[in-house]
Amino acid sequence: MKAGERVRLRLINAALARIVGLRFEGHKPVVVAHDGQPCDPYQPEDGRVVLGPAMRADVMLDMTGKPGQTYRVIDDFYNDLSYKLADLAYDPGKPAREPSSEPLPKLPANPLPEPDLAAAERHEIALQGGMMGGMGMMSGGGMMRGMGMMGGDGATWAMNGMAMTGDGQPDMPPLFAIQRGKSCVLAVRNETAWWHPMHLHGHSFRVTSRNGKPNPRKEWCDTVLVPPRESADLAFVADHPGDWMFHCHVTDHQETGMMGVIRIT
Ligand SMILES: [Cu+2]
Repeated sequence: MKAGERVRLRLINAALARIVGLRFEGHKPVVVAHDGQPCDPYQPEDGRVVLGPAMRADVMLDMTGKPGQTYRVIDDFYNDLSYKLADLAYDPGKPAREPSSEPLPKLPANPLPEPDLAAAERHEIALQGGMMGGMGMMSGGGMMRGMGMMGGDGATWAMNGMAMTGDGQPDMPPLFAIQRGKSCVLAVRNETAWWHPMHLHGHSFRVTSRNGKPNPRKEWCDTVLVPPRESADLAFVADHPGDWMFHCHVTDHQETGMMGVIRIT
């Protein structure tokens, strides 16, 4: 890095299971996009950029450090397990320029259809399973038994009592079907004791609320991190026909049941 520069980083969490919470010592990261979709630039809460597996963020950094100095990038998402992920190393030479006082430019939005929340179909999706994860509430449930839940296929997670496992099961019924062009709200409720980065194929969605409260940022993304026992509403226009996966991007959770299909007809 050179002092005075303004740098854009595209961060990708490519881990199988690890969530990261990145701190940039001595610097103030500004998030300008999630999952390739521009947002209103903002400084994340606590100065920490949190990304679950599969999540991406574009971050702008003003290089306000001193020439020749090194600053750590720390991942401290998990209590007592913080470690240094990388160093920001400054060139010892002259600053490239005075630090910019210009406000960050807002990136132009991608052309996505705006969901009509008043007319949207609302579909509840309960995330279930794991230790203390609400699977007990469904013992004897028909669909779950039909899908071999708790049987010999290694399913330990589920959505709405259904567990698609392994590389997917094309003969399994979809979580729901919706007509092409309709607005859709996925009301995701995490009944488990774990974090789940939930990823939808084929569409980006707005996170319109969390835990029943409107989300003022309403960011577009294709993966949303849902903390234990929390909920999130995801709104989008179902404008691409076909069967689309909706699944947790922690690979172990996905392969053992937290995977399903949304059918757009
Ligand atoms: Cu998960």
